[in-house]
Amino acid sequence: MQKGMTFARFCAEQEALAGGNGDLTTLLDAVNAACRRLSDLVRRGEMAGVLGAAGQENVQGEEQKKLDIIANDVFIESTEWTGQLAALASEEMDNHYPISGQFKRGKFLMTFDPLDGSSNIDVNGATGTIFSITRFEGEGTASDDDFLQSGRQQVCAGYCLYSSASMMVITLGNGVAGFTLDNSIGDFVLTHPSMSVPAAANEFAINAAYSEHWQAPVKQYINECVLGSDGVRGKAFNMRWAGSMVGDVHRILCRGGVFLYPLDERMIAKGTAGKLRLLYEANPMGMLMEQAGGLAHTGLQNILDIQPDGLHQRVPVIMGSSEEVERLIEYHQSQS
Ligand code: AHM
Ligand code: MG
Repeated sequence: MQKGMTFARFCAEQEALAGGNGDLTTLLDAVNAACRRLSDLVRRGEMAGVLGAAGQENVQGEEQKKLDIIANDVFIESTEWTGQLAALASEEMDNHYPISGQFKRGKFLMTFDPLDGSSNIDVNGATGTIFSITRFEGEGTASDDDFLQSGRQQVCAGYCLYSSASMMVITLGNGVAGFTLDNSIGDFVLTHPSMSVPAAANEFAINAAYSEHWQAPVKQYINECVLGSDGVRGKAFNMRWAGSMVGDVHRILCRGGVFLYPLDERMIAKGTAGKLRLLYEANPMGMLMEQAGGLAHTGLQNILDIQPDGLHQRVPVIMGSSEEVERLIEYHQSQS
């Protein structure tokens, strides 16, 4: 694959290889437009008047930022007219968003997190948009239940990272490619043709402020990492936490490592199964990880094998370099 190729050409070629008819490329072109608009809004920040709280909560009881809501609207407006979607669902909407009668309905469903890591917006930290595309196999109008497909059924997954550069990273089931937004031409161009996660790593990402709540397998793993070269791992580890899953996953796709947002005792007491959501965070990032040679797991189950039971279902997330994830699986299995 030729560096410098546009995102549109890459999608067209990948879709053709998979026997597609161009419909997915049409949809991804609209996703590209949405992400370019969002990149511009995030970059202009306070100058565009988009920072700060919206003064309301989403269905999950989380405070929404102005930009969470704007990003949700931009993503819908940019994609609903394409004729390729049956419905959309996102972190910021209680139920799915059906394509109105004004537009032609299509055969894809898309879930998305419009602005992941939105607590980073006001401090100019990394944020991103995550998306996952599956097929709508039903007839007539789509329902929430049509979205309850396992991660293995995704035909495409990706994210756009808004950071020092904006980057689109995508898989159509044939490896992972990264594109950088070239502001001089206003388009994403191929800069990272084949992203792969090294099997071994010495970098972990977890919010260590919650360590008192961690379960034994995670405590054991992190304790062993911080013992450094004199400890059982025999090597020194580094820690990074972007506060944005997109930022952390991107770093791991570039240089390896492991990302954890595990189930902890506090969540168990509250009756929740994790923090991150399966359909628009864990599944798309899980598909990217596997396509790049890494693994995505809960500790007890491969994320992509989970049969979802709710649009906003939460799951524990452990993903990244295969040797580190395998070690964590071993600790979970031996202690469950
Ligand atoms: P969000 O989608 O509401 O932004 O929440 C998801 C984010 C992830 O990007 C990040 O890894 C995590 O939540 C940060 O959580 P915490 O603030 O508990 O460290
Ligand atoms: Mg998120």
